Amino acid sequence: TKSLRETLKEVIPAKQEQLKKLKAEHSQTVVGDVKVENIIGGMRGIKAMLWEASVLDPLEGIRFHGLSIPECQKQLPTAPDGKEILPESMLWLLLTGQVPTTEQARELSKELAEKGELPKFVEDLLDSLPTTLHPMTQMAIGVSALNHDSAFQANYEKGMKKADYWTHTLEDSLSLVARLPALSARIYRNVYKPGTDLAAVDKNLDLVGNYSNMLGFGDNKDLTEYLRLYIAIHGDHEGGNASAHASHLVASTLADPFLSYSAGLQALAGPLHGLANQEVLRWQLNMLKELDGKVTHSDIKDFLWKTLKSGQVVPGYGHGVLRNPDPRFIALQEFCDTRPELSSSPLVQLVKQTFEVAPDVLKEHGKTKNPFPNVDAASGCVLYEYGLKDFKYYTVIFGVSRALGCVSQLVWARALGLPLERPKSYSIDALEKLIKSQ
Ligand code: FCX
Repeated sequence: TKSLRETLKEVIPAKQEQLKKLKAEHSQTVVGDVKVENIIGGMRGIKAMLWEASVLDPLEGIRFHGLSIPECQKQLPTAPDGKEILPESMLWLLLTGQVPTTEQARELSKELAEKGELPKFVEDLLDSLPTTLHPMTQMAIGVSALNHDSAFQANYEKGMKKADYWTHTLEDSLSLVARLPALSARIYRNVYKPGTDLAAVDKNLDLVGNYSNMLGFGDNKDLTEYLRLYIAIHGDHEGGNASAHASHLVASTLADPFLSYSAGLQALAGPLHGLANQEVLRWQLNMLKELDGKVTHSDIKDFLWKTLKSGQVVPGYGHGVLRNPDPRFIALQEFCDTRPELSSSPLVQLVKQTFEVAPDVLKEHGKTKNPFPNVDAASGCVLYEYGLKDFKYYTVIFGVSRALGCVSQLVWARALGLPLERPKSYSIDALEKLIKSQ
């Protein structure tokens, strides 16, 4: 069976050829217009990036190299003791465009576990941070510091050939993904369980098996399975979302994967993006408390209007691109439906009931282009029910996941020789002048 590196050596030349042909034949083909509303509207709708691993359809949701979430759930290898997608399988798919065999996924798990320990200075750095510093800030600091050992940076300084860029980017990327569980679990331990022991990386466990173990939840097989599913399906959401785009932009300067993904994490830490899952849980718990457990559709409706009238957004609802319920939300809801302890939980039920009411309220409110839930509407309540109640930490788990897509694109960007990003910007005056001159 082929290794990850052998597989990439096979698929990359074909993609390079495909891109060369596209450039030669279609460089001047027009595929869309840019309107003033796009320029002042956060570039929504502009087709402006090349991103290999996934494409988002507004109605259907995400496809990873053409595979929908249910197809990935059927085809991608699971852990030996599990049924959910193994994030290593997803990483393999995102990187190569191919579904790995079980043996290939196991090999990747083994390699990641072998590379999973943190350098001592990063442990000391994390231990020196104030526990009051947001876990996402700590994560971005830790990931940045890992660039101390960047193979890409070291070889760039020595003067490597462009053709070798992707191989060193791949080595850094695997090392980054491998170290995220130890890094993220250490932040959890320092902030929420100070003074307790942190499990060592177990060379026989998969990435999330280790992560769950190091978080102190290794005995909870259901939580470990949930984390595998969560981390696999949050892995990539095409290129324009803020974390992916930030990481891609920074990588386009030939910054190494650690610096690039640290920028992605900074974007993920914003409340309109990854921080929303922390906000959703806070909001749903407030609702549960205020309604005192007796929850009807009409109570939820009143609570939703109260949120909207106070000028806040309904967290977990709306999306920059999607125009239907997020299939990731559906997959997480299905996970809850198969486990009685979850489906009977008042919090999980409340998330479901909110889904029954919120779209109509948001339609009546009339602002959001998408009145349906995104993945963040569902992701936190399961963690909470399984005892991971520290919701300021939830975005860190998203951060462990989003690395899969961001590093895959970094490898592709280097393999395809993508250039420095440098879009044109205008001042209001310059834009007015441009409009007059049309
Ligand atoms: N509740 C209330 N109002 C909302 C809303 C919501 N959930 N979603 C959008 N709106 C409002 C916007 O604030 C905007 O109002 P404005 O015209 O006064 O500025 C208007 O509707 C149009 O926004 P729209 O084009 O539909 O949405 P955007 O692409 O601008 O923003 C996000 C998309 C996701 C940022 C937006 O829907 C939102 O704030 N949702 C709540 C936070 C959230 O769940 N974020 C997570 C998103 C995602 F899954 C992720 O990246 O992790």
